[in-house]
Amino acid sequence: WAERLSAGAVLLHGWALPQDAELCAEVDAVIGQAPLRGMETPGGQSMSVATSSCGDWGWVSDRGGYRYSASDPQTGQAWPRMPARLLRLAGDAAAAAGFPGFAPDACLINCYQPGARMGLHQDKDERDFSAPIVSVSLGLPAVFLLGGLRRADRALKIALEHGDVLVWGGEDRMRFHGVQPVKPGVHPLLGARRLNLTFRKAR
Ligand code: MD3
Ligand code: FE
Repeated sequence: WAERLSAGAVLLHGWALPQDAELCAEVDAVIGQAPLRGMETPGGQSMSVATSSCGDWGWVSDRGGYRYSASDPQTGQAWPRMPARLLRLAGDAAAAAGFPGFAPDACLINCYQPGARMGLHQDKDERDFSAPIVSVSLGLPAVFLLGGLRRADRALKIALEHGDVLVWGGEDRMRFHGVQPVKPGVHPLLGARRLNLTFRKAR
């Protein structure tokens, strides 16, 4: 069912469930070509989440900053193509949430092992903030933190489960957000992992 969290944010519970096994297989194929890797923040901290990408642009972070890159710095190759099923899922979910015509050119893949977390941040490395972001959660559950437009604003806690799809746009696009440490567990399809796909219009 669709749950409106705020003016520009919709949580589509279980939206990806009918094709969860196919999605997991396609993500596994992508990370076979562009392996998950730990990244370092510009400040020199190592991130607990392992990351890869597919599509025209991939998100990378190192001492030089956060940015979108047309190639995988680890292999020197272009990022794997975005599988058609993923592209379709993101476009359909955005349309269902009131953002028709979403054509993402980047899909960031985040892999959380138990204990991994993501601190509060804003997504501001994209060129056009008028496009929404679509996020697909697979594997172990997590508690998502939805803050406000200022870092100090208090954050709502939202449970994200396997198959849930979140769409963010409009006035909610620049909210601070994060993920609490993932609890230990084993998921039947993905084992001891949570995968999160975020579809963006990077350029
Ligand atoms: C709310 N990923 O990769 S996705 C990220 O579960 C990121 O891996 C989280 O934040 C994860 O940048 C959360 C949901 C999400 C994505 C973008 C947002 C929520 C958002 C942008 C604005 C507000
Ligand atoms: Fe984010």
